[in-house]
Amino acid sequence: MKKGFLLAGLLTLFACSPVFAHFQMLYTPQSALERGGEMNLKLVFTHPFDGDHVMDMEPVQEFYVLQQRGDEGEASKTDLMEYLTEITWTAQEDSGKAYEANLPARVVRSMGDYVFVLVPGPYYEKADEEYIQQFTKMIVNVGGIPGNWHEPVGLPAEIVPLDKPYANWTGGIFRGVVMSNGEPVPHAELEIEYLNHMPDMEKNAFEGDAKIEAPHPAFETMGIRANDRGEFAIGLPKAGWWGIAAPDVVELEHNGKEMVQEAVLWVQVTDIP
Ligand SMILES: [Cu+2]
Repeated sequence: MKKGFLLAGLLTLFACSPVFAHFQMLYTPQSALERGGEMNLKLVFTHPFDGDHVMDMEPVQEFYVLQQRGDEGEASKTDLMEYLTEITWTAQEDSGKAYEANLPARVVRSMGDYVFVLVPGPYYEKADEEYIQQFTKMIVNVGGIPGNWHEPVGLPAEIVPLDKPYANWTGGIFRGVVMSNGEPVPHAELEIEYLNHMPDMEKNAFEGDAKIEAPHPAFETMGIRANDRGEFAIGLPKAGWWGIAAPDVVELEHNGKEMVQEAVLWVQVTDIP
């Protein structure tokens, strides 16, 4: 009897309950930089609101940055795969395989926008018997001169910002468009989570204290729908990082199982001083 309880407890601990949304994190502490230089990014597949569980990432398929200053010409693409190393990331209840990128100063050097794009290997979610692949974007600016922050990359699943993702005041709104290969996805479903545990860049772990308490599970992963042009707007009630995910944008087959391709965009919110 006791053993049965223990086993059931362990199963709930490690299974990914459908209540929790999976979010591919692509994290750096500050997205609005005064000047370029070395950068450290953490790539973690987790539940950002709860910070409880880390899903083991599969090897990264693509990781690159598209940089542009101003509106003229094409963004320049820099492959970043060579800067990735495997790490173990620790959450409240377990730890798992993740990656970090240590970028030398020459990558993020000149002024303008840097659109970081991560294509992780498909992750097999046992609970749903399907693969998940989240195309993830995080946008950094150097020196305040804008560039390609609003340009679609053309990914199978993508959230394209209509507001600069690195310049948002607390209390403002953020708008975007859900796209698939550069075309809007009408009535797309969206999930939003607050990064509720500060990432500790030295320890590769989430800090224990949650910044906010949810009064109900619906506030942990908030759900909204895009309009008939794939556009959405969300409020930004608290400083920090907000993850916006568009689940199930593309459904296809992988290794004889269903695979969903999803989009994630990270938005940083700053208090008015
Ligand atoms: Cu999960």
